[in-house]
Amino acid sequence: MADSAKKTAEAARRAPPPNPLADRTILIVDDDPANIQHVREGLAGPGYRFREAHDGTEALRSLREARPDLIIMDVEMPRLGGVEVCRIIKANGGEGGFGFIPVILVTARQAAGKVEGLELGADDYLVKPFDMLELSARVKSMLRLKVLQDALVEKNRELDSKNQALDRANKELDQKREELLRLTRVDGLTGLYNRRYFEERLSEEFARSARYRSPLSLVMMDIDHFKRLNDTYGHPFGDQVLRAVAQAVRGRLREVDFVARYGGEEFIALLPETGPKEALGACERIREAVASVRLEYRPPSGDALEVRCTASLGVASVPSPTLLGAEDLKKQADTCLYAAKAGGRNCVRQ
Ligand code: GH3
Ligand code: MG
Ligand code: MG
Ligand code: MG
Ligand code: MG
Repeated sequence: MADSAKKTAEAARRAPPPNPLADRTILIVDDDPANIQHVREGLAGPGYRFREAHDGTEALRSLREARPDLIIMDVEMPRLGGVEVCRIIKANGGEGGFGFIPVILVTARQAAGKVEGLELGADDYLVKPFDMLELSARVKSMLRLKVLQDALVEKNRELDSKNQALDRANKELDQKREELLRLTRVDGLTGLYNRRYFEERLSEEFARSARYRSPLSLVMMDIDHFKRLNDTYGHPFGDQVLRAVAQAVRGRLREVDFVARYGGEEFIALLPETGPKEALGACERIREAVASVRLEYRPPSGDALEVRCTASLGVASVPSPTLLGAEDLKKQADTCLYAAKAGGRNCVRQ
């Protein structure tokens, strides 16, 4: 290590700890410049910064500009007196205001004014002529409070911003949780609900229907000759058909109806508050909607083709004397779907 660097390190080790009270700004307010000078001289030691004001109005202006850490203020001044300025300062503390600024009032008046000044929020009160050593000690004591107060305010601000960050993180987590929940319920290909969630909803809806004896219908639908479609145009095109069919089905049902993709090319729907007659009508509308889907297939060479598809549907409803559980209702709809396939496809059986 070079000699000079050694010396610097040595000096740093021996230097006294930084004085937290130095560099603090003290505003001295007095209509008599000689008094200001007197106070400045008495407090010259620790390295304070000084600001001066010669009346109450100037003091308030200086307060906004210089943000002093302490105010030593004469009570008797023309126009706006020290007590009045003190009242204004203390009424404007807090967030966005001056904050906490200790005020030491100084007066030639005797002890009677002391109580009034302290009641108004002055933090200390000295009667002239005062002992300079006493003022110096009181200033130190007030500044120690101010330093503590500033640290608390800073800590609070840090806590606030940490809390805000936590709030934001929590909100993000909530959103992610919701998104995850949605993903566990939705079929990735079609955007309809998946089979697992359908089963959950089915048992809920079935229980509700049984309790209130309200009608409930269940529809099962299977695309006709889908294997052939896949084999002819390829699996990716088959996926496109599944998406289009899903949209067509969803578009034909009410908001309260619950549609899911049940398997490869099988769809299932729950129609609450819907009896056999209305359910049959809904199925016919779905069948027509699927049959009207037009997809364009672009072969590697040659002209584009228009591709259509059809679907078969089976529907069952409760209340029914033979369908006593959700499984019975599903089995019955499946039997009807089978009958629709056997009956030539592109039709509905009940
Ligand atoms: P049917 O009229 O009797 O229902 O005849 P089908 O050909 O539709 O019946 P099958 O059950 O034999 O064929 C269903 C086909 O659906 C077979 C399978 O490869 C296809 N498949 C299942 N899941 C998907 C999928 O996610 N995407 C595509 N493109 N095809 C699928
Ligand atoms: Mg005066
Ligand atoms: Mg099938
Ligand atoms: Mg089949
Ligand atoms: Mg099929």
